[in-house]
Amino acid sequence: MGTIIGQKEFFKGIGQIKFEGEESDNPLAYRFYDKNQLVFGKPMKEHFKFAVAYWHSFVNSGNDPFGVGTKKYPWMESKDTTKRAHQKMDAAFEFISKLDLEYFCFHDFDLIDEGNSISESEKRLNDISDYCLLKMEKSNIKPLWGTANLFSNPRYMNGAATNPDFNVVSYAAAQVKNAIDITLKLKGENYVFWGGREGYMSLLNTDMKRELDNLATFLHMAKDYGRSQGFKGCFFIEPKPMEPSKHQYDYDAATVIGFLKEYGLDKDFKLNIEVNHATLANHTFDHELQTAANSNMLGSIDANRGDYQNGWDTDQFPNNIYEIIEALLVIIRSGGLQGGGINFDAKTRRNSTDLEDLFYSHIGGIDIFARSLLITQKIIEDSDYISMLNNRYSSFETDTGKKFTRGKLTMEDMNAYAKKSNEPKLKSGNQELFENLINRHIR
Ligand code: XUL
Ligand code: CO
Repeated sequence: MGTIIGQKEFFKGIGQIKFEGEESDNPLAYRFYDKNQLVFGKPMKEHFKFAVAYWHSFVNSGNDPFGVGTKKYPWMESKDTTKRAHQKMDAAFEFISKLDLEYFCFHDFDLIDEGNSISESEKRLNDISDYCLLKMEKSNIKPLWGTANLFSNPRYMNGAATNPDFNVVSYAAAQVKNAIDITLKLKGENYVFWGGREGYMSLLNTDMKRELDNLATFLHMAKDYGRSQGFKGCFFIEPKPMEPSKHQYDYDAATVIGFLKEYGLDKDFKLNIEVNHATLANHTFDHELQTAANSNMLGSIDANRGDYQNGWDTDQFPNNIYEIIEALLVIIRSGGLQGGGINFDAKTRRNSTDLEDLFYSHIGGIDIFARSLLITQKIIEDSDYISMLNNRYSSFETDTGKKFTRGKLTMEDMNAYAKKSNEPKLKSGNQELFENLINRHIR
């Protein structure tokens, strides 16, 4: 299976996860994800580029504000930092190859614990990335993207790039430099900025304009450094409205696009849209995707889902077929993800403590995307959906409508046209008809 299993096999008794088709009742098999199946003329795996999130699957032990970790994963046991990091990486490579995937996403200090100084952290990151390269030689697994954790350490309590203290800003930059270096070294395809603490709690003690200017300066610097080192991939910003900051500067797609354009960053940066972040901003996932696509900035996705009753980021695995079809309709119609893929930024529940749960959750997430893609193809290619949608705008295809679209009409022309054509007839939006069409194809 082109896999490398480390010294120790962590997921004993679980073999290669294979496509077994819809009729299979094997919980450790794909029922819809057939990686080489062509959909819209492209293999499924290329549409998706599924990635496993290092932090949720191999670092997080299930602790929450009310209790310690519940997940006693064997790769977390060693007291030795290096050994623990190596075993964690062995587990990650074993897991990803057993799922038959090719990508993972990581924060710098997911790979190995942060050291007591920048130099010590640098050394640790060098060592663990050397080890990663060895594992990569024997597999086709690599990072979809890397990032720096600029939110966990107490030094970032007032922000990283937007911290009011220059000393913290420079520390953050040192960390980002190293994170870009290892992303490049590991042939990572993209680099992400998620600004969890780039925001504020109270405007009384915050100079918002100065912080935003500093954020832009920081991003320009990071981008210039990456390019100077030969990084050809995309830089992504991942919007989120709040949590842990009350007001996060990267609130939603529209806010981020405005920021990138205002500061001249829009050529190098695109967006990484996360489902649960969209819903926390009171948007739907497909709204955020479409907003990014409108500006040609739909780069990547963090796949998960929120909870209808909870107002926080629950990062559950995706399982809502309707939501994913709505998303894929946007993604496919806008030409696909630019540079990125689908990272499962999702965690098993705190009481899902079996090693198998890591497999069930990813298999479920992967299959819901695969199944939704097949349905999306039917909707786009075999149904009236596209013509129904276009039909709503058919009046812009008339002579006068076309002139308007091309910017060839004046207000006087519009006034004359309106007088001549009288009160417009009501035209139904037929929302329920559209909804039924989607439902009819879910089978
Ligand atoms: C937090 C979140 C992060 C980013 C990477 O809500 O989504 O894990 O994806 O820092
Ligand atoms: Co995320």
